[in-house]
Amino acid sequence: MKSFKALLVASYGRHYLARAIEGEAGISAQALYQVTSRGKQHLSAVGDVLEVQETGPEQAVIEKITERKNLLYRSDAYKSKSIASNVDQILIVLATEPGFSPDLLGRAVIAAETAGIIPRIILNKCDLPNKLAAARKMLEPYIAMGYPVHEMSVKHDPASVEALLPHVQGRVSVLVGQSGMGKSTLLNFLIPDAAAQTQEHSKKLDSGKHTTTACRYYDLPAGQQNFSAGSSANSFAGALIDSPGFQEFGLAHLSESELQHAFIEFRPLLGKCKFHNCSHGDEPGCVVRAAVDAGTISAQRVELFRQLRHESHNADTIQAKLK
Ligand SMILES: Nc1nc2c(ncn2[C@@H]2O[C@H](COP(=O)(O)OP(=O)(O)OP(=O)(O)O)[C@@H](O)[C@H]2O)c(=O)[nH]1
Ligand SMILES: [Mg+2]
Ligand SMILES: [Zn+2]
Repeated sequence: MKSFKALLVASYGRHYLARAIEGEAGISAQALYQVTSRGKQHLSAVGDVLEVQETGPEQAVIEKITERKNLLYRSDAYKSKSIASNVDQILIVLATEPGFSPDLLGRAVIAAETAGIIPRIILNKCDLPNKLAAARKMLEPYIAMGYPVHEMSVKHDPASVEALLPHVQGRVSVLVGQSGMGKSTLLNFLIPDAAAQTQEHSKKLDSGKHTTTACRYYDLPAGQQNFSAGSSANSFAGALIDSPGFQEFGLAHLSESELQHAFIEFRPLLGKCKFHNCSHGDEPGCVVRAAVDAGTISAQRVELFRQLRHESHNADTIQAKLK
């Protein structure tokens, strides 16, 4: 039986599709395989480079997940859900309407920071003027912290989307966001043959019905690169991973210390509160609260920190009871 490397390109719950990576053991490059894991757990994520063994026509079993650069996932006290791995950046897609949740935005940014991935915020549907001012107001703290924010209208202002091109070319980006923000619309704009790529995946998996829960990897079209900076004609064009919209973004797996470091505006103040495990609540001598009073740190971000800290402690308690 042939062993080879393959890139996990679609994950529909427990069903995975992987694409053979060129030049491995006489396997035709780009061939799509349905892959399964041996164990019950399905811990693979789209973007994983797998070592697989062929088990039949277009079928293979996962032998190993090669070491990941990073893994983006969400979790509560009981379970975790992979979103994507080996990504260069997270595109957090928000819209003016329906209004987005600042809590989910905050969580996505923290997830990115703890995974060591660049977050890039996209405010879509800027053609709808009614809620634009309110949306911009919610983004102010993020702009102040230096996070990149791109205002656009994927549907009505192509030039606004083209400004994003230099940031997606040559990179693997994952699209995250609530339902209805325009992730798929953006994907289809950037990758004109995305529908065809989806169809090919669905055909191989014979499971169009799983589409709403799917994370999928799409290749950006070749030939859009800017060849000035020494890039060669066969350089990697980049890819986008589309994920289903979600309402919750649990980060119960993060430790207190990971949380402290993930809030980038807290970093200069780390270790300066009176208590080393300060919750930045009512404790005396809290420099983070002092910064809120001085207007240099947003109160909303401190609230998010406290909420995430609480969820992480709860998860630890539940896990300890389960043991
Ligand atoms: N007015 C306006 N509508 C848009 C724009 N971009 C997307 N939409 C609309 O917003 C709706 C939702 O877009 P989708 O791309 O399906 O959203 P999604 O984020 O992929 O949603 P899920 O797949 O459910 O997570 C669609 O009806 C789009 O036509 C925009 O720039 N302006
Ligand atoms: Mg979508
Ligand atoms: Zn404090």
